[in-house]
Amino acid sequence: MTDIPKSHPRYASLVARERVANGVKKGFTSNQGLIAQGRGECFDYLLGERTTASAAAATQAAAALLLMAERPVLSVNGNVAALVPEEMVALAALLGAPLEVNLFHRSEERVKLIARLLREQGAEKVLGENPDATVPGLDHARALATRGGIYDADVVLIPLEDGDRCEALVAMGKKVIAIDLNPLSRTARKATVSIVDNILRAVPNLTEQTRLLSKETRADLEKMVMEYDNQKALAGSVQEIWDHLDRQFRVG
Ligand code: PTJ
Repeated sequence: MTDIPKSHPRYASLVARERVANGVKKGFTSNQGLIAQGRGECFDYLLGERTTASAAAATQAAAALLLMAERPVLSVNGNVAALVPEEMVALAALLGAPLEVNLFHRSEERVKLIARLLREQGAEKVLGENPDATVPGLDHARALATRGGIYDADVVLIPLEDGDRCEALVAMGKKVIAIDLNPLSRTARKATVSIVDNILRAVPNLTEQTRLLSKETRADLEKMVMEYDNQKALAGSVQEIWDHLDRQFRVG
């Protein structure tokens, strides 16, 4: 990997690029993953590369949903594996939830590499190598699912995802949590809770919130979810982009 000095003004962004590029080199991230990262970077730049108030509200609602879930599952693709493998394993351990490898540009080789990477990071239960079910309404590899995993889950976390699986999972009656820097994406609009934040910040924040809220009563968790409005949060994210740009132009 390129040696990037911590003093570089774009350090965090450059490290993230390196991680995705390294994932491609090692064969577990798709080439298309580089393009997805570029799109994410652009929205992160517009948002001011920070966790906004709407993202924090969404993170709290997501943590409440995960804590109330009976069968939560965390989905992992090639970009997630490149950027936050350790952090996803920590969240799964806290929830006692399985991780399931689910790929759009699926190859058995990539599924195996990602599953191995997660196990090396200490994951207890990794699914996705032997899918035995399909999510109805999808004509591509993302439809593949595992019984006892995503197929039977009541709450699914889908970071950096395509809109149609999000919609199909919601149609199955599941609560879906998305992590997506694009507040205009179909994924963000169709999910139950959309965290519009960089996955590098979102997953550690989600783990911290889950830990904090684990002492709350079920009634309080239910209230947090009830009071959360995803469309309002997405409108808030768009407004936060405007506000950030407005501040930038004023400063000049
Ligand atoms: O590993 P695979 O084969 O499953 O493929 C994974 C990718 C990400 C390539 C695939 O799911 C894909 O093509 O996704 P899209 O349609 O490009 O959507 C990815 C979404 O994630 C976009 O809306 C991006 O803005 C967003 N995104 C990209 N990087 C980040 C991000 N959101 C949060 N944090 C990021 N670092």
